[in-house]
Amino acid sequence: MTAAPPASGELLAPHRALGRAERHRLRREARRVLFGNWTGNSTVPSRGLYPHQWSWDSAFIAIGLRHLSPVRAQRELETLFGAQWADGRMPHIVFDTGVPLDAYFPGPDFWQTSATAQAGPPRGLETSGIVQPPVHALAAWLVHQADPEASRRRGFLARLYPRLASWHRYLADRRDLGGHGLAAMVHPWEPGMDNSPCWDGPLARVEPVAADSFRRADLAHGTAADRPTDLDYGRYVRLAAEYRDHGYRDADAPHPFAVEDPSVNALLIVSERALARIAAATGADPAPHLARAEALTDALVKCLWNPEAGLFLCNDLRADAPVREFSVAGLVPLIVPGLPEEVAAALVRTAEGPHFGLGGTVRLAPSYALTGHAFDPSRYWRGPAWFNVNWLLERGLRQQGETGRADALRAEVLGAAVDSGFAEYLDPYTGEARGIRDFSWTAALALDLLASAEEGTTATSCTTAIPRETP
Ligand code: 9WN
Repeated sequence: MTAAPPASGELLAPHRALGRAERHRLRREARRVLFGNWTGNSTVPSRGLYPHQWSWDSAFIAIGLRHLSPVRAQRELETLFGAQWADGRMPHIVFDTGVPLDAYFPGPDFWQTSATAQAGPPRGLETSGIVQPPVHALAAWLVHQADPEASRRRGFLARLYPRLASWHRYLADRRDLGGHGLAAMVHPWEPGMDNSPCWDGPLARVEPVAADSFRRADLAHGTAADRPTDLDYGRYVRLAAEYRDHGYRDADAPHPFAVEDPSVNALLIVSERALARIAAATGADPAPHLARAEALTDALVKCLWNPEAGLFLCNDLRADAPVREFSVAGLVPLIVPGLPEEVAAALVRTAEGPHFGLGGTVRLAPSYALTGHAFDPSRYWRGPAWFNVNWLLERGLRQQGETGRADALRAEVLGAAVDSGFAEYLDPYTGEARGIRDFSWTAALALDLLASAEEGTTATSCTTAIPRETP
């Protein structure tokens, strides 16, 4: 479905900066969401739809939580890394075994990771077998900076460093499926943008399992028109079951779906750079991490940059061809330091041009091009604006020296977060809330942007004006 902008393409008035009372309300409400979704050792993305711990959610959540309780933010990441597999992989879900099996599909009874995987999760833990984007080293560094003293006292970085390094090694050693020096994703749930039109082509080759062979739990919480279809789910289930039936061994699994995604690899680069800082802070050698970040940056530009599009494109390894869909994933490399100047300048132009409309026809950047044939302002990752992606774009614009544009986007994100009741995602044109409310990363990342706005500094800085609580 292609929707026209509601006001026939008129430019929207920019969101004004939040006043004192609104900032106070945002802080109070974000704290309510994050503390309400805290389960004792980690945070669920939402109490109803997502009642377990998710990998990249936890990284984003920790980035916001550090402003309320740096120690709780450390625990968020420590709990997640407690479920790391022996082969270094970070599973995309760590299940809370106290939650009923039918509360989320696919649950631990589907993944069977403790029973089937040789290199599986630590004893006694149930996880999924696929991964999500590597935001964790970035999150760990930002969490450390929020209270370096408490971090050192608890040995936070020293304990996390080898785990983060082995997670990155897993991606380098087992997931460079194309041999290009980039990490490949083997399921649409892995890049985190599950239902992106980028996956329509690669997924079309996957035979779906019968719709009556599984029972979705998501439709009890979300509108069917906003969620992936049963046909999509049939394919998701087929891919996950095949991986499971190969013991989650990347060398043996056929991986009929294998894509190189620019957002995942940009996050890996930024995390590898954070790992260099973590290495230096713990007395290890930062040089290999910096060298790896540079090699990844070269590979990203060489393999995924498309100068005609002015955008990074995903690469379909099974078709050996770029995916000709314009996803916001292609703008996320704005966060990468040291991009060639013409690439960074083209990305900013594309962000503000007709495909993404930033600073013009939309409130927040859509997940998929407004001009795309599959654009839908409501359906999961096929058009709606997501807060984590817009937080990354804000950071990316700042990284590229686009301070004014970053400030404007930050004001939009803060306004939208509070107006929408911390929605999971939004209609990019109207800012209308979609999906569930009280979504953890929306609250967390709004807090992070509020802290940086109040300091008048960049989001990389971490001292905070927000009063903290001890966990
Ligand atoms: C599957 C938890 C996760 C996010 C993903 C988002 C959605 C799950 C689902 O929710 O995915 O992992 O059931 O749809 O797409 O980015 O991490 O918030």
